[in-house]
Amino acid sequence: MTKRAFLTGASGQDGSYLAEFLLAKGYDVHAIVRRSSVFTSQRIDHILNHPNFHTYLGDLTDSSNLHRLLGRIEPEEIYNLAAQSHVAVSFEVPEYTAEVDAIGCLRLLDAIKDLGIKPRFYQASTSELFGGEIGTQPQSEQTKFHPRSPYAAAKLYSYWVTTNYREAYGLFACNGILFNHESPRRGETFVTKKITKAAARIAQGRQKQLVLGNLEAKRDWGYAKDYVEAMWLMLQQKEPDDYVIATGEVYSVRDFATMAFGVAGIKLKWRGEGVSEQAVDAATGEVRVVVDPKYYRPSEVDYLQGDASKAHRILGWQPRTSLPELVRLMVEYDLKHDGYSGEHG
Ligand code: NDP
Ligand code: GDR
Repeated sequence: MTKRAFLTGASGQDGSYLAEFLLAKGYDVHAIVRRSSVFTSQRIDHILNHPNFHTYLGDLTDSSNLHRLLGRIEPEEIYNLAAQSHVAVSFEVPEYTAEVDAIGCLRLLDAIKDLGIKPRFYQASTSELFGGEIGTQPQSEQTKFHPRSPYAAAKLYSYWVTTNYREAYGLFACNGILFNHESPRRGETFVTKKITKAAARIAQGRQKQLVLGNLEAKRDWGYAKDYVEAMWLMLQQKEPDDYVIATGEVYSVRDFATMAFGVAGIKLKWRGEGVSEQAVDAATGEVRVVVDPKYYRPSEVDYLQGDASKAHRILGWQPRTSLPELVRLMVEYDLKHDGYSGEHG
């Protein structure tokens, strides 16, 4: 029988790849999308007419809407990917971030309990839970949490409430603790996409400079398409559990920028330090990257490196895309397209 999956966040980076993945596996995919004054469906436009893809207006802040949809659809699997997902933004809108990222998850779990349905539940947890203090890496399922933003604190609540509904009510609920993952479909205000888009535009003479914040931050960046498979695998196991998903490889924001500009044909030479640090085009001497402290965060996550050995062992999951490959994929995409399009990205 056709399995029904319910997705929140389907118009986002991960949701769009997961929807494609599930449709290819023959699922009926039911997804909520938010009302907006402009179209926000670019990443899923190419599947909107798929006979097994169904969208509904919905919002994680609206309990009655979620309750009604879950009661009507009775999905076998639920993937909660919706979130105010920008860490820096969460310092500006902390209360809204908690409303969506923390209480939104509770609303789903409680609707499931109240309706007496028994879906398998995936919660999009995050490496931001760890806080990334130097000395704690590599971070595994055993590493102590230390959230360093309103976003991370909200996600900590949803991590624990997911665990609690598993323990208290026997729900098959899993936390995927995913480290940063990127793609051509990444939102344009996250650092990787901001860099690859700027590198492409600068190489094409359409932009002069790229302005960044903390160049020292180190991240374990993987490819979103590889990571959505891990979400699905978690819900296919005998027992519900929590898993770190990561590559284990670490690069700084500066490394990422050097690689991206390299793919676009610009060799960067770095000079200066701190707020005075700049990167110039080694061939022309033109300044291409500058630092502006307005992009610094009130508290930063310095060093994230995941240990995904549990996922390797139990899920049989492995990342398939190295960072240099991912950077190439993103820059080549941005050299061809200004912005992103679901179908090709
Ligand atoms: P995106 O920001 O690309 O997508 C977020 C999605 O959530 C969008 O579809 C957005 O809708 C939707 N959304 C936001 N607010 C609400 C709301 N109030 N009600 C319903 N939907 C809402 O995020 P990603 O795809 O990158 O990430 C997916 C999830 O995984 C998020 O929960 C994120 O926090 C988490 N995560 C992401 C990681 C990453 O590196 N990408 C790593 C670890 C965790 P709209 O299009 O209308 O804005
Ligand atoms: P992150 O991703 O905060 O790790 O959260 P982001 O790409 O925003 O930042 C990564 C690091 O780069 C530094 N940085 C900048 N960041 C942005 N956005 N813009 C800049 O100009 C800039 N310059 C330097 C940041 O300070 C930071 O250290 C992402 C999101 O997808 C979360 O939802 C998810 O939970 C985590 O990854 C894992």
